[in-house]
Amino acid sequence: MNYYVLTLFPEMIENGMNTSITGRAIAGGYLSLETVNIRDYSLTGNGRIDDYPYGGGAGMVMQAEPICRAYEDLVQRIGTEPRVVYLTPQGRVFDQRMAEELAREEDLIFLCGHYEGVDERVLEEIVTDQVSIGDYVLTGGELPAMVMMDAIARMVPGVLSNQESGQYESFQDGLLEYPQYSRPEEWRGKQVPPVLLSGHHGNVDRWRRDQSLLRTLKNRPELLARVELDKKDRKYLQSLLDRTKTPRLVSAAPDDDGAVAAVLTEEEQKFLAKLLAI
Ligand code: 6GU
Repeated sequence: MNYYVLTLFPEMIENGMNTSITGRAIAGGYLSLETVNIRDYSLTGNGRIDDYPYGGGAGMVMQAEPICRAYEDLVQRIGTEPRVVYLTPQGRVFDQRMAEELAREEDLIFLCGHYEGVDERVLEEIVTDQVSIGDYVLTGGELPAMVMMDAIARMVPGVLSNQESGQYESFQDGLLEYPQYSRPEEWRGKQVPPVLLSGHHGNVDRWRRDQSLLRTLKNRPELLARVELDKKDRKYLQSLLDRTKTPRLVSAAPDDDGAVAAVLTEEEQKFLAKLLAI
C-alpha cells in the first residue's frame, strides 16, 4: 500500500505515521508514505495558498490552483491516478467496511484541508471520495487522514504480526471485544474472573462470547441488532432478562459473568425483549 498525503503540515503526518506499528510497516516495506507540502505549490511563490471567501464570512479558503498543481505533479511522478480521499466532516462516515474496501487499493491519495475549507471546484476536479471520521469538528484533515491510514494499514498483509492480527477484535464479527486480564490474579482487591483461571477452553470461549454480547448490548445496541445470534447467544441474553426480573439478594456474589443482579436498564430490557422475540 502506497500512501500519498497532500497537506500543509507534512511533519505532523510523518511523525505520526513513522511511529509504532505503521512505522515498522513503513521500515519493512509493507507500506510507503510520501507527503506533499501544498505550500510548495503556492501561486505567488511566497507560500500563500489561501484567500478570502467569495460572498464574505469568517475564515479563509484554500485556493484550488495550489492543491491542483500539487496533485498533478504527484500523479505525473507516480504514473497512476489513484483514488483521492478528501477529509471533511461533510463526507461519508468512515467505518471498518470502508477500511477493508480501501485496503484493496494499490495507492491512495489523501487531501487534508484546513481553515474554513477548500475551494469547491478543486474537489469536483480531483476528489473521488469525501470521508468524515465522525460527528465532531476538528481543526484539519491530518488526524482524520492518519486515523484512516492506520485502520487501512491493519488490513494490509504483513503489517500486523500473527500475534497482532486479531480475529477476535471488535467488529470482526460485529460485536465489541470482551475484557482482558493479565497478572496479577488479584489487583487492589479486584479478582480476575475465575473462569479465565479454570483452564477450561470451552467455558472461556463461552464467557468471552457472553461478555461481548453484554458489552455490545450496553454500549452499542444498534450493532447487536445486526448480529446473527445462535441458540447459546439467545440463551445468555434471555438469562440477563430473567436475572433482571428476578434479582438475587444484593448480598449474593456476582454472577459468573460479573453481572450482578438487576443488570439491565428499562431501555435495555425493552430492546432485548424485542430482539429475542424475532
Ligand atoms: Cl475528516 N475533518 C475535519 N476537519 N473534522 C472532522 C472530520 C474530518 N471528521 C470528523 N471531524
